Amino acid sequence: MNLSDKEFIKNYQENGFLCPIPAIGKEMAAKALEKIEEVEAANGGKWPNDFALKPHLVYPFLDEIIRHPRILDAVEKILGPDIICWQCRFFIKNPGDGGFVSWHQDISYWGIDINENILTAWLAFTPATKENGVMKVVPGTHKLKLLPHREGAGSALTVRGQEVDVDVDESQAVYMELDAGEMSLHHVKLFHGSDPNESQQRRVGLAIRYIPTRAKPLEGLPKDSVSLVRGVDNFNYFHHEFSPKSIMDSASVEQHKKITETYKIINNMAASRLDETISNQ
Ligand SMILES: O=C(O)CCC(=O)C(=O)O
Repeated sequence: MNLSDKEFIKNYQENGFLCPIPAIGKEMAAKALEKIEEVEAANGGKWPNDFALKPHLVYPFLDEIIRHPRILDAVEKILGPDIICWQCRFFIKNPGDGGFVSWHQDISYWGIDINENILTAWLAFTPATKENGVMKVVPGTHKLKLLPHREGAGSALTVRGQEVDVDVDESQAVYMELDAGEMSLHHVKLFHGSDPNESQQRRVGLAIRYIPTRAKPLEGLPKDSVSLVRGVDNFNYFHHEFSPKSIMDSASVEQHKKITETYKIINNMAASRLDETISNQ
């Protein structure tokens, strides 16, 4: 994808997504994949559940990735210069594991102003193809309001098994195919999901959620925590996280535990207020 900044922004504003975008490159992606697979091997072949959310708080190689200048240069075009990483988590599909993601809009349970300009950078460590269950999107749906979601009906790969409570026209789906080291960007209200991996190759990606520092949390929730990755935070709506000094150093593990416990409370509160949030928009 070779667009001028103006075209890049226009395309994103019109469609609600962009891909493929060069990000960390093939070599860094391969090295990161080796590290991911070492962690999985030490945990019975699976990424550890306890570190499913915000693994960058305990693994320095992921902290480096969420701050990668090429990722942030692209994100800055959309969000502006003051950027925080609010969350990140892996989406891993192994051949034949049946994992899929139902159609949904991301912002439902995040506890942040649903009208803010918030996006996900989905970074591929392996090629992501139609055969191995790449992410699919419906262009333009980011212009819709936040819609009601059913919980539990959808995939086990999302935090609440959520699924948007409308019929989505599959014929409108666009598949965001990526090579290892590339990324896509998608808007927080864009309809997106993914099908099972029908190939013989794994599909490994990291969804990094970036928001501008001005994005306001919903009122009445515990104060959430974020990593400032570029610019300055003049708003202080969030606590600031520190980077891990080494893999799983004790201060980082403690920080991670506290922050993810608080986030689970926020997520549940945001879910219980979803109807109200939707009707107030
Ligand atoms: O990786 C996938 O298949 C889906 C990712 C997703 O739903 C997200 O990034 O919000």
